[in-house]
Amino acid sequence: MFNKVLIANRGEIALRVLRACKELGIATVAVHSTADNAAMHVRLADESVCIGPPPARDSYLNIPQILAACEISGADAVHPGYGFLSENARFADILEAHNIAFIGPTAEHIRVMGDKIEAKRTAKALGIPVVPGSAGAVTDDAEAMRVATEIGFPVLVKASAGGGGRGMKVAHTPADLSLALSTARAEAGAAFGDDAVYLEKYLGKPRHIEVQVFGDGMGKAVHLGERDCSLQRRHQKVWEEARSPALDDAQRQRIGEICANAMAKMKYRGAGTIEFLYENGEFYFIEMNTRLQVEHPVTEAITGLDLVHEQIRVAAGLGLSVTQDDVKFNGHAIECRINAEDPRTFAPSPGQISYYHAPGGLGVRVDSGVYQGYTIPPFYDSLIGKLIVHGRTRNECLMRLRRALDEIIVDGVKTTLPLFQDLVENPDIQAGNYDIHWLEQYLAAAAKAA
Ligand code: MV4
Repeated sequence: MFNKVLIANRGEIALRVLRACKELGIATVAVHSTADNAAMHVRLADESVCIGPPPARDSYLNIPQILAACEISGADAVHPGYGFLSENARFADILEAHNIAFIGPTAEHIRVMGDKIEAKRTAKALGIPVVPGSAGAVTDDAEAMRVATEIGFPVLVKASAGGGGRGMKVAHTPADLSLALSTARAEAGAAFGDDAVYLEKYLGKPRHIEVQVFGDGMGKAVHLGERDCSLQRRHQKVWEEARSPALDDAQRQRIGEICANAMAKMKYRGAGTIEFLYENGEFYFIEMNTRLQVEHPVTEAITGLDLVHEQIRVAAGLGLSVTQDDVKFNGHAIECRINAEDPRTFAPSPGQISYYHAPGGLGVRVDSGVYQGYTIPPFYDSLIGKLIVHGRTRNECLMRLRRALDEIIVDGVKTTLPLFQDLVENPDIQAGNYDIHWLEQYLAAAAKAA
């Protein structure tokens, strides 16, 4: 097992990793920018190292500074959290070259899944159902037209270096295709330095359902069920739940086994998320994330597993603590992402938290790095914390969420809490009746009514 883990992140996820290390008796090193001197992850870590000025590129993304912090502290492993360097294959390579464990997959697997064309090719070869589309990159308009005619319009042009919604263009008719291709290619080239694009059938009203997987890097893998993350705004998830209201046990088991078998076959190591669009009872792979995700606590709630414990175990070569037969799904969980943002305009609202009270009680978890008197800096994402509630049934979970939202107090900054108070009372949400466009449509209607 590792002696000392350096946590190359900040905020709630740095605390989340720190807690797992403490439970495992592993010493912790926090790194931080000068904007985060007073951050909770710095206060709670055994040691801390300042790695640079506020801009992330100079601190949390600064590989030489993080390596120096490893060297100074004698850390034998790095946990990257999510975002920042978590899916940076070069970082994983560099750590390996310095004999420091990267708590995550191999650099090669990060690289494959970071290239969306390569990821799709790999997924398909491993038996995962994919969205109908081009076999690889499309290079000329005539070839694109041939593929589009075969799969049928509307089609979506996606950037291979994109992901998370960046660099996508819809072509509704053959007349739109040429412009969609050239625009997507130009935007991808400018944004990512890679103008490779591919074509997919455009799905109109899917849900976003993702499967949590875990591999031991030695050919064993399990799935931990799915999460429904359809409620998003501008490709930012707002509300995530497990199970998906749209799936039954047989569907869960079928897609879960497909994913676990694929991960076993590729000898995947660590936590991964296989993202699907789900429409008319069919799953269509879109991307794979090779990191721990923000919404992992809903999976923890319904499986009772600690995903960061498992990440650390497999990175240390100890294998998973469970087999597939040990994994049991218990009840329902919902996570609300509480952002320091205006609940109507979503404009960031950094500043000092003048009063803070966390909710508690049965089935309520808050993962947050903030405290009363803490000042949210303007340099990073606006996530203040996550409220995760668990109940035996979805209805119990919703009742508990309503109660927890009533208890929580965050004063001094604007937050998205009022949005969740509205959502929990909404008949569509209560019925689990929503797709990837529901939230944006709801917000547009609410803005009009106001
Ligand atoms: C799609 C799609 C429809 N059809 N692919 C957006 C983010 C990226 N992960 C993939 N995305 C989409 N891919 C096909 N073939 C619609 C989206 C999409 C979306 C997906 C998940 C959650 C929210 C979304 C919002 C808009 C579009």
